Order: sequence, then C-alpha cells, then structure tokens
Amino acid sequence: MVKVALINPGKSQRFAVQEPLNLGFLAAYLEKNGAQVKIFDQLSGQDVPALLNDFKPDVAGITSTTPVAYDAYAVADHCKSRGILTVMGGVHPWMFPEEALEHCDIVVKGEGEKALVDIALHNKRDRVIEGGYIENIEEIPFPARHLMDMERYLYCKKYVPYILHLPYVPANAKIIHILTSRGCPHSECIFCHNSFKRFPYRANSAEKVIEEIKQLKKDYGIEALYYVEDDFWTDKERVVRISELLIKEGLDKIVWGASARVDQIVGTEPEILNLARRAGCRSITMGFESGSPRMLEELKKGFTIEQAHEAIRLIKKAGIIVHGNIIVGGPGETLRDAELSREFLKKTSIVTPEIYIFTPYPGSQVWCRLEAEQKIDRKFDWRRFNQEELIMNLSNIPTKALNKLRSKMYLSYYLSHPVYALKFILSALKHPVSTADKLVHTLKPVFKL
Ligand code: B12
Repeated sequence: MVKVALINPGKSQRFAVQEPLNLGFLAAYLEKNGAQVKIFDQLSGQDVPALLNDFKPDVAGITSTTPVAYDAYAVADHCKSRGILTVMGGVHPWMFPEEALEHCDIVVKGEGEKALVDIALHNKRDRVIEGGYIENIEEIPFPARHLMDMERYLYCKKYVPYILHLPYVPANAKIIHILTSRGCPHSECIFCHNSFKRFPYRANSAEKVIEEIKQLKKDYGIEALYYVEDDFWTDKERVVRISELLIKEGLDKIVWGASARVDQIVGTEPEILNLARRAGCRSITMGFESGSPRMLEELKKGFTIEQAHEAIRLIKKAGIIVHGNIIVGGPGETLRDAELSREFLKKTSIVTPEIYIFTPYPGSQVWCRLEAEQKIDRKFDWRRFNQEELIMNLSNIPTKALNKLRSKMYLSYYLSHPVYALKFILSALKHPVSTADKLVHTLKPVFKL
C-alpha cells in the first residue's frame, strides 16, 4: 500500500490554534482511495524528521501559506534528500510554482484531493498540476481527524492563549474547528485569496453537517465548535436547517461561532438569528476592516459603515457576541481613516478584535495592481507576511506612525474595555512563553524604527 505523509510546516506555535483541516481533507480522500496516510504537524511542535524516519513514506505532501513558505521549503528539502517524492500545495506554492519546484518534485495548484490521489496512486508526474475545484464537496469525506493529535487541538485554549476568535469558549472546554463550505460569494476584497481563486461557493447539506457534528460529539465529546469557512451565513436556508436539526438532535448545548459577511447579516430576519442562538450560536466573526467609509470602498468590501453598525445591532439583539477584524494601513489610508477605525472599535461592542497590518498577499487584487505598476520587489522575505509587520507602506500614513498604529489601537481598545483587558492579562500570566512570542511580534515593528 502506498504510504503518504502530509505535513503542516511552521515553528511559530501561536499559529497552532487548530487542526490542519486542509491536510485532513486530503488525507481522508487518500484513505478513501486506498493509501496509508499520516499527518505530521510541525506547527504544533511535532518532530517531523523523526516521524518521517519511523513512517518511511513513498510520498510527502506539504502545505504552505506565505509566512511559513521557508519552513515548508526546509521540510521539502529534507524529504527530497531522503528520496521521498515531494509534493507541495496551498496558496503560496500555487502562486509561485517555480520557486516551490526548487524544493519539491510536483506543485498542485487549487484544491488538491483528486490531484494527490492521481500522484500517489496513479503515478501522475507532471511538474505542475491544476487541481481546480471540486464541484460536489460532499464527495470528500470528513477530515481525517483520527490521524491528528486531537488532544492538542481539543484543548487549544490551554496551549495558545490568544485565540481571539473563541471568546465564547470556556477555558477548559473541548473545542473543534469545522469547515462545511468552500468559496465566498463575494470575491472582490482586494486583499483576499478569493480574488484569484474565484471558486464558486459550495456547501455540505445541513444533514451532512449534523452527521459530522454527531460524529465529533461521539468521538471527542466536543463542547464547542467554530466554523472556519469564509462565510457560514451565505445560505440562510442552510443556517436555519442546521439550527433546527441541532435543536432536534439535542446538540444545542454545543456552543458555536461562525464567520459572516456584514451584508449577509443585514437583512437577516431576527427570527433566524434567534433560532441560531437557541441552537448554540454564541459568536459571529466579521471582517469589518475599517471604520472609514472611504476605506471600505477602497478595500472593495461591498458594504457600508451603516450596514456594519446594523449587523452588530442585529447580532447583539439576538444575544450573540460580535467578533471582528480591522486592517490598518490600506492603500491610501490616512491618519483620519485610522482614527475612524479606532473610534469604531471603541464605540461598538466588538469582543476581542483582531487588528492586522494591510498585507499585499501574492495573487490578491492589490498584489496584481502593484505588479502591473512594477512595484513588486521579488526579494520579499515571506516570513514577514504575517499581517503583523509592514511589507510596503501603501497608505498616506508616515511609516513610523503606521508601525505603531496596530499596538496603539489594541491599547486604546483594551483601555476602553477594562474587563477584556483583565481577562487578557490573567490569560497572559498563565502562558508566559506564548505571551512573550505574541508581544515580540506586536512590538517588533514599533521598536524597529
Ligand atoms: C483556517 C485558516 C487558518 C487557520 C489554519 C491555517 C491552515 N494552515 O490551514 C489558522 C487560524 C491557524 C490560520 C492562521 C493564519 N492564516 Co489563515 N486561513 C484559514 C482559512 C480561513 C481556511 C483554511 C482552510 O482550511 N481552507 C479550506 C481548504 C479546503 O482549503 P486550503 O487550505 O486552500 O487547502 C486546499 C488547497 O489549497 C490544496 N492544498 C493545500 N495544501 C496542500 C498540500 C498538498 C500537498 C496538496 C497537493 C494540496 C494542498 O488542497 C486543499 C484541499 O482542497 C483560509 C482562507 C480559506 N478559505 O482558505 C485562511 C488563509 C489560509 N490564512 C491566511 C493568513 C494570512 C493567515 C495568517 C498569516 C494570519 C495571521 N496573521 O494570523 C496565519 C498564518 C498561519 C500559518 N502558519 O500558515 C491567508 C493566506 C494568504 C497567504 N498567501 O499566505 C488565507 C488564504 C486567508 C486570506 N487572508 O486570504 N489560518
């Protein structure tokens, strides 16, 4: 039987907040087709060379986002040096197949389930394979969590203190991440991977979602879950059906959070939000990105500030908390725009916001624009594409001020929300190592002036 090792690379454990679902899908599909598979997670601290030594795979599949590209290449070099057929996939190799091929044998662009089966079981050996997208995602089995160190992920809150999207989950609760749809109905946001993927929105039926949750309850006794997909609220009928089934099947004690677009929430009947609340929904995450109407247009978010406020009002009224993201330093952003974002955070009751520095990810609309304007420096250090460090100042804010902005905004938020600040400090005291890691990354841009 052909042996395949799937590897999640990276060293910064603050990112090891959830099970690598993409590898889980690839593994499940490979297993369904008759391969023997193991998943190795370097990001959560596993010793990949030792595990490879024990397993002796025929094929290694390595995933990579941009900030972990060098870690992924180091793993790929190691695999190749041991004579293992080495395949890479994920957003970064997809954008830079030539760069990746300096370290691996094959690059898969797009969704990799079918391509990896072709490689591992049918000896397909093209250097670059177009994976495209899978139309009916129900043909992919549930992620192969049985191949993962689930104790580590179920108790992720014990290991990584700042999992900001999980404020509704009690510290010792068993949490699982789940992905029941792929694609986003709105592919215009200028910084997002969807602008080059342009894969249509596809979703598992409500029945299939419930089947997975039942399985997770049986296998792991989960108490909380989070839907990581781009927009859980796109298909409201599906949300209603899932909520009804959760209640009917007695699964409504499992608390959950999910992502949404502002414009999907605006116009949602309050009864649907109330129903979701009864079915266990406790948090909705939205990419607000800015408090400035001008910046929302620049980022092509497709909604207005008024709609953002309305979405927050509707969610809060249903007794659900709002979690959200803000981006600072977008193209043309001024200090006045940033001030509007700071005020937005201060005034609205967004719980544990995530504040990022605008990052021109390869393939995104903004990247393509910069490329056309010949402003792309090919010698980028990919490690810095972590949304915590400034890659290029595209804003009208002086670089010195922009570097400080993220820390300042966090400070301002926590000063105006002392209860969250206290929770944050207590959590930090319990996790000194991760706290130091987080602080270094937040303050690095400030002191590098
Ligand atoms: C869940 C998630 C996370 C999770 C898990 C990350 C992970 N590695 O899976 C966490 C919270 C840890 C995370 C962190 C970050 N994330 Co994130 N995340 C996502 C999210 C929302 C879903 C990922 C997912 O499961 N997708 C569904 C699966 C089915 O798709 P997929 O991952 O692309 O995998 C398919 C194909 O790419 C391919 N494939 C992937 N790997 C491989 C390997 C092989 C061998 C083959 C053949 C094929 C293959 O087949 C897979 C199955 O079809 C995506 C957005 C999205 N919708 O994809 C962003 C996304 C991946 N994240 C992104 C970013 C920027 C980050 C952070 C930098 C943010 C931050 N500062 O915290 C960090 C980086 C962490 C890291 N170590 O990589 C960007 C990456 C952009 C880029 N060019 O790097 C994305 C695309 C969102 C965006 N902003 O556009 N993230």
